[in-house]
Amino acid sequence: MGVKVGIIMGSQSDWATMREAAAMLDELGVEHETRIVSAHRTPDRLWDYGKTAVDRGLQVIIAGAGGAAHLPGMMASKTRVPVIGVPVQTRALSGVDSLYSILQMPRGFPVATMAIGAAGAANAGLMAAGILALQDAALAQRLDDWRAALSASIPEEPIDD
Ligand code: RP5
Repeated sequence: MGVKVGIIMGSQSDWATMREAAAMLDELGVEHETRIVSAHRTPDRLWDYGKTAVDRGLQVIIAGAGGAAHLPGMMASKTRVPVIGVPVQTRALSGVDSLYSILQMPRGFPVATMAIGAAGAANAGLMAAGILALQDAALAQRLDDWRAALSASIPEEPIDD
């Protein structure tokens, strides 16, 4: 079997955000692939990616897009592989356009929608790792360790800066 996580994005310009998902997966030792797949500019590529996702062994797809962000929802329409959507922050509408485009899916075709921007992309990596960890004890341990380290890094009292 090949990689289990696909990170797709609508444009090269989304990579600055989506690399946060890739970095998180790298940190947790989860192999992944990255592709530019645009719902509007490369619809055939989107179709092929969704159509072959199950057979290629993908178990989670992280999809980031901005503006009229149709990529995550269209991918969810094409494959039963769970899709985690990342709304990329936009200049015109601060990413609220992306958020609503990804979030408001019709009944039957869900997208697990993250927060707008870099935090959402990082959380998408964590969410994907959590899904894979259900069947992977070593990854589950790495994720538990990561979470414990984050908690341990938070001071109990604020300091003057
Ligand atoms: C969307 O349009 C992409 O996901 C990107 O967030 C946005 C702008 O794309 P570019 O014009 O920067 O290529 O499809």
